[in-house]
Amino acid sequence: MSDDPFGPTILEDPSDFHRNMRERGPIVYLSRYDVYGMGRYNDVHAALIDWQSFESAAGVGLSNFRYEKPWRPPSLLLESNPPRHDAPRGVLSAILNVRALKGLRDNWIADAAALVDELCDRREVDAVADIARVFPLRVFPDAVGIGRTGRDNLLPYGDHLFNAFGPSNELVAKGAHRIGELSAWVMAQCERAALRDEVIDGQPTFGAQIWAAADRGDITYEQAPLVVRSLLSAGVDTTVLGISAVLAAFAHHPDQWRAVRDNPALARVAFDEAVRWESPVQTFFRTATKDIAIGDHVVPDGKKILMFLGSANRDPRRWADPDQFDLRRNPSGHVGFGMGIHQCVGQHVARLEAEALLVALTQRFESIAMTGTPRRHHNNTLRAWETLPITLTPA
Ligand code: QZP
Repeated sequence: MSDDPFGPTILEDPSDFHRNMRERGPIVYLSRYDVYGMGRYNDVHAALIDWQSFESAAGVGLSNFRYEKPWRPPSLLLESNPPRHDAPRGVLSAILNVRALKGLRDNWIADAAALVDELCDRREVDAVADIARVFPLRVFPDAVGIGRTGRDNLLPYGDHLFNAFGPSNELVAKGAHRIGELSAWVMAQCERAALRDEVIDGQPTFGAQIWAAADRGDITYEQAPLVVRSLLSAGVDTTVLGISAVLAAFAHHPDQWRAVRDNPALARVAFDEAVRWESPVQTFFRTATKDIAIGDHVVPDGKKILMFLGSANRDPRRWADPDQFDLRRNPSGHVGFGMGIHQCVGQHVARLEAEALLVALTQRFESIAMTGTPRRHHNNTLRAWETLPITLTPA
């Protein structure tokens, strides 16, 4: 196929392209970038769990670290293979597992209630600017333990990072002039002295816990700042867009809002269904570690394969009525958080943020309705909203 999956037409609405790609077979050749693409659920899933054949250490962007110097020091988690991957991954998964987050829960629920109270006397709001960007930025940087100043650097840093996984098109050019300054700020936040190490919300900050893991010898002192960097890289834009997605989903499906109001226990499934439905992380690459035969193709050793998570999550071979946001469905098994050894280590943090916010919103608003024209924000990796004008009707 000669289509440009990173061009404005497909970024605006990838659904036709995804369908064409799935119908062509388990794998397609994307001639524009000399890479392969996978869009069917079964094949994407199989490739993601086979890290030996589809590696991450050559980078999960278009740039191939076998031949090109990475634009930033590679992530110890994302852009690495076992065995080097495993110690940093073990440290982060212990810090971010469900039980370890228990202490944050009540505080985040109270923070969400406070935010929602501030919305009560303004019926017309932007679900992106007034809710989805506000809540994660209120709770997550505090949980990591970074300082108060410069937090507005986090979203522009993430926007550029996620663009940089794609080709060096206009979206990358647009962010290039600030990236030196933004990267320097992010790396400065990762130093031990920059991170608060007092107990907050019943536990040490994520950042302090990462440095404590270095004290124990679970990771080295050289690794600690890069592990903190992973939190600041992967934990902000993604949760903003996951929350945007679930709010957009409810604004489009009023009956589903009624269902979650009747039963707030559905808030968690609603978030996962929104991650399936929207797939805020649309794509990332793997690299073939040997010649791999798939369908009519042999993917040569060293070639990049683009995993279309958003397409897999709407593959009718796997999902009944895939374009429907439906809380009666079991969305588990979606690949919106990836799959296999690299599956999102922060997914429990994301779910807790979303659940706290949704429960607070269900308690105060009878309906959420789209009242203006929503507008997409284009990014080479992320399916993003620039604005979602909604009307909230108090209960
Ligand atoms: C970004 C890191 C969907 C992924 C590409 C998100 C992501 C995960 C990890 C990192 C960055 O470790 O820097």
